[in-house]
Amino acid sequence: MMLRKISPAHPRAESLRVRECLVEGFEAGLVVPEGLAAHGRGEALDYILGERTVEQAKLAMEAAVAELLFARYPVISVNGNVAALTPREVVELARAANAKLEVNLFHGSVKRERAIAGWLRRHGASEVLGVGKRFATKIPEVHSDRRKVDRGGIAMADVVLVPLEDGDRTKALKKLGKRVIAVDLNPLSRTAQAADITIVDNITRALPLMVKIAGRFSRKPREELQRVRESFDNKRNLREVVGLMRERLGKLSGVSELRYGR
Ligand code: PTJ
Repeated sequence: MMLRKISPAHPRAESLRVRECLVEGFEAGLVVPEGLAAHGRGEALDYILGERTVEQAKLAMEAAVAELLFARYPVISVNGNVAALTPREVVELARAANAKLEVNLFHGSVKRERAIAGWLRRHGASEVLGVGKRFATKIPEVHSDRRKVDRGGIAMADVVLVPLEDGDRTKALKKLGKRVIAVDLNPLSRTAQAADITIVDNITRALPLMVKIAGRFSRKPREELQRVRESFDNKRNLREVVGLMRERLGKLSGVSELRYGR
């Protein structure tokens, strides 16, 4: 993929660059059109958040990395958007956390699975699961193409990282006894609410930070990782993020409390 040139002087240069990655990913057959719409929803929420990584997201990232490092068999699920936006970082995180990478698509297609796996290999992945039917099994509780998982991957995992996930799989994975980590700019989504750890941040900011945290945490003793994961409260963290969004909108509107009527 060759990114079209965006002037660094443009006031929205970073946002345009990220969009361009997705458009190029779409043209290269990695991303579905629905992925472009999903990104727009994410952008709107990121705008409200102030396009920054808030403290609550950093705490969630630390808990998530501790969870991955603590896991017996961690797996990172990769869809079209994740492959287009953060291919290098997702490979680096898998390496740092000793996790498997598995392509898992909402809009299933073997052609796209192959394209995404090839793209991840070009970014340094030595093994990518979830391609084709050979090792596939099904999670009957999932009501989309995502029900197809790899026997040596998500099916066996005790911890699964599901960035930019649609709703019902998180619940199904939880029912199967797995710990689920989500990256989702929407703190109200069903995934965000059902996951054990939800990182409310843009994946483009979250993954590079998680790679750094993994480097730091890999030297920590297990008891310390255990303490980090146990001290994290997802419900409280999500409430605080919604509170931050509300506060920011209040400040921007100049109205901190709404009063109806006179
Ligand atoms: O490649 P596929 O077939 O697996 O399809 C991928 C999409 C993203 C189309 C599919 O998973 C989907 O439809 O997802 P949803 O239900 O639209 O949910 C995506 C969630 O990710 C939404 O809550 C968005 O707000 C959020 N989101 C979008 N872009 C970002 C994001 N969160 C973090 N970083 C982003 N860049």
